[in-house]
Amino acid sequence: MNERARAEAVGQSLENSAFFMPFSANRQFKKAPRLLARAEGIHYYTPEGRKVIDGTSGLWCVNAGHCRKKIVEAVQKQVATMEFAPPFQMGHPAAFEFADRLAALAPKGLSRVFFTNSGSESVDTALKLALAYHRVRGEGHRVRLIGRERGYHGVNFGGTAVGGISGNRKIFGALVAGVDHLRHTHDPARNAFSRGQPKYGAELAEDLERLAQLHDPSTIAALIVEPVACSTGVLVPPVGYLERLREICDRHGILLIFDEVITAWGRLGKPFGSQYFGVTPDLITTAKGITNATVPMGAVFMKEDIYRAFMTGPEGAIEMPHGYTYSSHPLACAAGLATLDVYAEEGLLTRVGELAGYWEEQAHAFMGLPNLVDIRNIGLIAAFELAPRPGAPGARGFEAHLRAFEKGAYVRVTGDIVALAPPLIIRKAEIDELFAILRETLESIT
Ligand code: PXG
Ligand code: PLP
Repeated sequence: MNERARAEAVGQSLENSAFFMPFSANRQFKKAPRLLARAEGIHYYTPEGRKVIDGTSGLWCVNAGHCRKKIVEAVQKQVATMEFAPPFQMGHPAAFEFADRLAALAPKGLSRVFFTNSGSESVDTALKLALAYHRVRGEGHRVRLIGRERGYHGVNFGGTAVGGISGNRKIFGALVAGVDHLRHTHDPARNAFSRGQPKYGAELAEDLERLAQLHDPSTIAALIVEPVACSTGVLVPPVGYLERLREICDRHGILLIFDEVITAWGRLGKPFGSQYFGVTPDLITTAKGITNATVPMGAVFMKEDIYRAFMTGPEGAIEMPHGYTYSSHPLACAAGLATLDVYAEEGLLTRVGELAGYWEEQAHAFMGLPNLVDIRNIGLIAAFELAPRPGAPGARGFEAHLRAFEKGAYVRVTGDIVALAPPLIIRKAEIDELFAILRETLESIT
């Protein structure tokens, strides 16, 4: 069966498919599917063979571009050599090598790595590490976790609880006890059309001081925030804001967790967003680009003294009763090691430094398009916010997603916000191409 025939066969039967699609409008999709069949470099190809530029790196994860030969071959070799090794009380060499190579890239001091299989698992792992760290040090009274409105920290219970996107929380019961949220930093009245970090809003960090006083600082274990809140539609931190959060955490013995599932692996022009902003958290959660999304994997980075706090008690005892069957999976480690090679050989973890200025110029050239109420950008990320159609929030955004796809670009949409974050290998001419498709798309939406 050729690709087209297969697509048609699949297309006909999708309406009754058993697949309950994640974060998708199932019924709408199954009526008019948008299928991808193949990928290479910065492009996807549909089953009919149509070429589509990947404007959001899959889901912000294919940082080195698709189907990179070196990574594919490393996984192929590993799967034929040892497809699985138990990670509890056993090990395989690549896991140790990968952890050491990752730690060498991390902000100074974040020298230890715990492996997971996704961003959601990284978040729940980091929250558990924070609670347990205080407890093993005799500060078991620190039981509260603070997140932020509009934050996205994955979909497991801990991450849903500290997350701040109300639509992702409201149907899931009481979630986790002892969680509170800072105000978000979005302030279009003062900051619309900011280039890079917005000028106003550092004082919003004082909301942490307010919550600390409300609950008593000694009850708070950790604060988790995304350095740039991406899923909610790209909220860039105001100048000075992250620094203030760090100061308040230090003042009160609160651990600061940066959720860098998207901002790590070169998206801002440094290996980690923390390095870009010059603010060092106590723990960092990552996933996605850690293996170029070739095999699912996540990792939590922690400061040396957090690791050391656990390394007490009898030597034969298990220090941390936590881990996943697939922690440090051999295929993920193989993919990850090859990914780091590609990142290093092509300078991808710093390449955005050269591209970001051009990216920003081209993004802000959209100013004045109909219904466009904000443009936000940082690193190789840009968001275009459309005014909601009266009575139909999200309609313009969804239309933009559909039309862009018809015109040859895959772009991610949250509500009425179009978010772009292409693979870091993109060239200037290809940025032009992507933006040309988006411009045509936005101009066509009434
Ligand atoms: N934290 C952050 C900051 C994320 O961006 C997760 C945790 C969860 O990772 P996993 O691997 O469990 O999905 C994420 C994931 C979007 C979009 O279009 C963003 C994510 C996932 C899917 C879609 O904005 N971010
Ligand atoms: N549920 C059951 C019944 C299990 O046996 C296991 C793992 O052994 C899990 C859940 C957790 O699975 P994972 O380690 O893949 O997260």
